[in-house]
Amino acid sequence: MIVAVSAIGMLVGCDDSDAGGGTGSGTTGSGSNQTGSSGGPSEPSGTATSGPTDSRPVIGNIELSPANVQCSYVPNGNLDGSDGLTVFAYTLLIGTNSLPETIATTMSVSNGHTATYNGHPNNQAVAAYQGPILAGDWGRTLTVRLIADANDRYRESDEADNSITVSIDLPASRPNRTVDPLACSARRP
Ligand SMILES: [Ca+2]
Repeated sequence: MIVAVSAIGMLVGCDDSDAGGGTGSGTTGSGSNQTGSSGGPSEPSGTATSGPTDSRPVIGNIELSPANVQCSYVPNGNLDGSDGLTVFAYTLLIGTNSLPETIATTMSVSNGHTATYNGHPNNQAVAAYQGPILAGDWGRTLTVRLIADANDRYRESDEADNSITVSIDLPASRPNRTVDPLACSARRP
């Protein structure tokens, strides 16, 4: 009886080992050799200096100020008879008294109107940017984006303060009289 028990134990053991061996992983290592060729010396480095450097002299700073922005509305106030929206904003010159040439300031209204104004910034004089209020604009928020030196003619000490967005919450019904000031707010960018 003792022999028979041990023989059963050996058979069981053999069955376990055979089962384990059957799961052999002989094929899993076949792909590992391909990783040895990576990391070759051909990768370029030092690309951070690519791109043309701006060698123009810094003229100081042009800032389209979000402060002291005002708006007005004049019914049929535009030359073409459309309702007139005017945004008054200051473009400041900082670190210089004048520019050799005019700068271009673009106006983009959310109703599709665009215009470009060319002029000399003057810290004491407000500039007026005019566009239409269309019939479908009433009851909505109109936005006006102004960008000074829009074509980047001048190199400035701060290129991030050249634009503002003016928001105007228009009344639902069209006023038949001038509204001045017309409530509006300005923010960057
Ligand atoms: Ca600027």
